[in-house]
Amino acid sequence: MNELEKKIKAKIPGEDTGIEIKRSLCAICSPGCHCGLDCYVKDGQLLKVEGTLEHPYNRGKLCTKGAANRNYIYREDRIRTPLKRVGPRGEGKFEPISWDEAYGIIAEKLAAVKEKYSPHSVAFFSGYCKWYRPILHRFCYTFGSVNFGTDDSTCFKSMDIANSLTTGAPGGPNIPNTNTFLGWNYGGYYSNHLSVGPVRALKERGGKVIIIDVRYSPAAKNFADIFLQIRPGTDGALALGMGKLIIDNGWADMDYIEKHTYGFDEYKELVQNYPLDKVCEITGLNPDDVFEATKLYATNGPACTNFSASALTHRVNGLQTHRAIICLGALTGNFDRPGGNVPSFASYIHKRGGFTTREMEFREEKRPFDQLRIGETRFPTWDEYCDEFQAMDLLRQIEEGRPYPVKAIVGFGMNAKMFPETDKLVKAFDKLDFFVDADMFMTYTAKYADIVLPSCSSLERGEMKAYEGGYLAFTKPAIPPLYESKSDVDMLCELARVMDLDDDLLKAGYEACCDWMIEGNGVTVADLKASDLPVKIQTAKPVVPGAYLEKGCRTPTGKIEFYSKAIAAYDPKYGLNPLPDYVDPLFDENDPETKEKYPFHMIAGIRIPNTIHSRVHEVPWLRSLRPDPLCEINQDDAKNLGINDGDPVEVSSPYGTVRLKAMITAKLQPGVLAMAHGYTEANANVLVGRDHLDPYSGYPGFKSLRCSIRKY
Ligand SMILES: Nc1nc2c(c(=O)[nH]1)N[C@H]1C(S)=C(S)[C@@H](COP(=O)(O)OP(=O)(O)OC[C@H]3O[C@@H](n4cnc5c(=O)[nH]c(N)nc54)[C@H](O)[C@@H]3O)O[C@H]1N2
Ligand SMILES: Nc1nc2c(c(=O)[nH]1)N[C@H]1C(S)=C(S)[C@@H](COP(=O)(O)OP(=O)(O)OC[C@H]3O[C@@H](n4cnc5c(=O)[nH]c(N)nc54)[C@H](O)[C@@H]3O)O[C@H]1N2
Ligand code: SF4
Ligand SMILES: [Mo]
Repeated sequence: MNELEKKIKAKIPGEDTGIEIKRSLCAICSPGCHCGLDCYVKDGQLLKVEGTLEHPYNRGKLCTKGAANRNYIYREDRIRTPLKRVGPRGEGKFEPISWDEAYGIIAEKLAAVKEKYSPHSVAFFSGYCKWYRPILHRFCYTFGSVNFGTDDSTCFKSMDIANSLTTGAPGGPNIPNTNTFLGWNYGGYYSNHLSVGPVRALKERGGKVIIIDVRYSPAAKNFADIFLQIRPGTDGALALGMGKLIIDNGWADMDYIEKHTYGFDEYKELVQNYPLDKVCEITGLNPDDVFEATKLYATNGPACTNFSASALTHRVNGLQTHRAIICLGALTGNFDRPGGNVPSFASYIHKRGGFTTREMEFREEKRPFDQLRIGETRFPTWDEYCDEFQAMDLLRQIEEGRPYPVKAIVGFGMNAKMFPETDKLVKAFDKLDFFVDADMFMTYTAKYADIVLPSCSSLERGEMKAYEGGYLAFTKPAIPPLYESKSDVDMLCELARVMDLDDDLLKAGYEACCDWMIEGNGVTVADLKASDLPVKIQTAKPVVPGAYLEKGCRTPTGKIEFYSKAIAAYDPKYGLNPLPDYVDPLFDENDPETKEKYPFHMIAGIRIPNTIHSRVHEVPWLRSLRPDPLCEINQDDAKNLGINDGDPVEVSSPYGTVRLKAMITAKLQPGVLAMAHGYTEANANVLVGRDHLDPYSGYPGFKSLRCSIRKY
C-alpha cells in the first residue's frame, strides 16, 4: 500500500485523497436534537461521520445511533424508485415506476376520493420525522382536508396540553442556575444524551439531585442523592402527596401562590386525600424517603423538574399526572424563575430559537373548517389544544366510516406499529381506496401501500433547522440522493404542481416556503445556505425568567391554574376533573379475571441507546449491540417462573402475544416487565388495546398494560 492509499484508508481529508468534509445534520431522532454532522465524502460516497465540533448544539458529540449514520443510510432495504403494488397488501410485491407515473396515479386517486366522498376522506399522516411537516400540513389544508395527523397523537403533545392547561407555557428545567434537580422520569442517558452534561455539572458544583424512576437508571446510579423507585404510573399520587407535605410543613411559597395562581384552596382540599401512608401504599415507596425528597425539593431551591414527552403521559392517567407534577413548581414558586422551570416557545418545528417564524400562519392561511377532524369530540382537551386529528381514532373511523368515511391515506414515514392493535389497523387498510407512503426503507407498513415513494435521508437533502441560542441553519446535501430517492418536500411541491393545487407558494418550492416563513428575521435561505454552520439570528431574544408571569399566563385566568377553568368548561358527560386528581393507571383493566390472568405490569416502550422506535432495528451495527428483542423481568419473578436469562418467552395481554427473549435484571421491581417497541417480529403494540386511552388527551396507555409471561 503506498502513502496515498494509506491516507485514503485512514479517511484523511485533502486534495490528494479526494476526501471532503461536508456539513449536514443527523435526523435519526427527534427535532429536539438533530446534531451537526461532519460527513467524510469521497466521489459522492459517505465514508464516515463525526460530530461537528463547532456546531452550537452538539459541539462534536454524537450518540450511538448518530454514529451509525453511514450504516443507516446504506441499509439494504432502502427504497430505490417509486413503486406500485402488484401483489396483495402486506406481501411486499411491487414493480418500479417512474416519478411521473407515481405522481399521475396519486393525483388521480386522490381526486377520485375527493369527488366520490369529500376531501376530508383523505387523511394525511406523518410519522416521527418532522422536518417536512409544515409543507405536508399546508398541502393537506390546500387539498381541502381537515385531517392532518402525526405521531404527536402519542408523543409530546399530551405534556404540552398539560402545560397549556396549567401554566399556559412549556417550561424547561433551567439546570445551570438550579440548586436541586428533580429528575422525574428522567431518561437522559438513553433518550437525550446531551441533557446529561448539565446534570453532571450541577453535581460537580454541589447541587442536589432527586431521581424518581421505575428502574434503577444510569441517572439514579450516577447522580441521585435520593432515588425513589416508584411503582409504574403512580406518580400522580406521589405528586399530590408531596403537595400535601409542602403545604402542611409550611414550605409553600404563599406570596407566589397568592400573586400567580388560581384554585389553590381547591387544590389544598384535594391533597388532603393523599396522606403519606396512603401515598406510600399506592406508590410502594418508603415514607422517610418521600419526606426527605419533598423537603429537599421544597427547601433547597431554586429547584427544577425534568419532564418526559412520553414516560408518564403514555398512561391512561398521564395528562393529569403531568399536571400534578407541574403544580409542585407553582406551590414552591419555581415556575418562571432562574433555576426553576422557565417558559420559552418554539421558533420552528419544536426548537426554541428565541425568534419567531411564521410556521403556524403558513398552514393556518389554508385551513378548511367545514368538517370535524378524525377523533374530534372524543377527547376535548386534545380538540382544543392540538390542531391535528387524534390518530388513536383512525382505526375506528376507517372501520366504521362514522361520522364520515376515511378512504385514502397519504403517509410520510407512516409506521402502523406505532398504533395499538397494529394487526387490526393493517387489516383496515383493505377498506381504503388508496394508500401512498413515502419512506426511506421498505417497512412493514410500506408493504401495505398502493404506491411507495423513496425518500432520501437528511444527508442527501437541504433542510431548514432552528437551534437554541438564536440559531437557524439551512443544510446542503452532503451526498446526492441515493438511487432515485428525493427529499420529501420536493415530492410535495412537485405533486402540488401536478395536481394543480391552488397554492402558488407550495408550487414555488421548499426554499420559497422557508423564505416566507422566516420573513422578518433579517435573513433569507440564500444567506443561510452561504454558511456551513447555523447562523445567529439578530432578532433572537434570550429567555428572561419572570417575564412570562409578568405578562400574565396564557390560561383562561391569566394565572397558573391548579384548578383548570378550561377543563371545568367541558361538558360534564366527559367526566373530566378540573383538579389534577390521581386514578389508577390500570383502572380499565382491573377486573378480577384480567388481574389474575395477566398479573404483570408491562412498560411497553422503554428507550435503549441503540434503538429508536421502529427505525433502526434493521441497521446491522446497531442491531448487533442487542440482536434479540428482550423482555426485562425482575430476578425474583424470573426465578419463581423458572425463567433463565436468554430464555425464549411469550408475553401476552388480552389483545395479543409477542415472543422475545428474557433479560433478567435487578433494576426492575418485581411485578413489572419492560420491553422496547417497534420490532416487526415482536411488536409491543399488539399487546395494547385501542381503547386503553387517556380520556383527556387520547394518548394510549403503552406504559401500563396488564400482561402475563411464560417460557415457551
Ligand atoms: N408501545 C409503544 N409505542 C410507542 C411508543 C412507546 O414508547 N411504546 N412511543 C411513541 C412515541 S413517543 C412516538 S414519537 C412514536 C414514534 O413512532 P413512529 O412515528 O412510527 O416512529 P418511527 O419508527 O421512527 O417511524 C418513522 C418512519 O419514518 C421513516 N423515516 C425516517 N426518515 C424519513 C424521512 O426523511 N422521510 C420519510 N418520509 N420517512 C422517514 C422511518 O423509516 C420510519 O418508517 O411511537 C409511539 N409508539
Ligand atoms: N435511544 C432512544 N432515544 C429516544 C427515543 C428512542 O426510541 N430511543 N425516542 C425519542 C422519543 S420520540 C421520545 S418521546 C423520548 C422519550 O424519552 P424519555 O422522556 O426519556 O422517555 P423514557 O426513556 O421512556 O422514560 C424516561 C424515564 O422514565 C422512566 N419511567 C417509565 N415509567 C415511569 C413511571 O411510571 N414513573 C417514573 N417516575 N418513571 C418512569 C423510565 O424508566 C426512564 O428512565 O425519547 C426520545 N429519544
Ligand atoms: S440520533 Fe443521536 S446523533 Fe442523531 S440527532 Fe439524535 S441524539 Fe443526535
Ligand atoms: Mo416520542
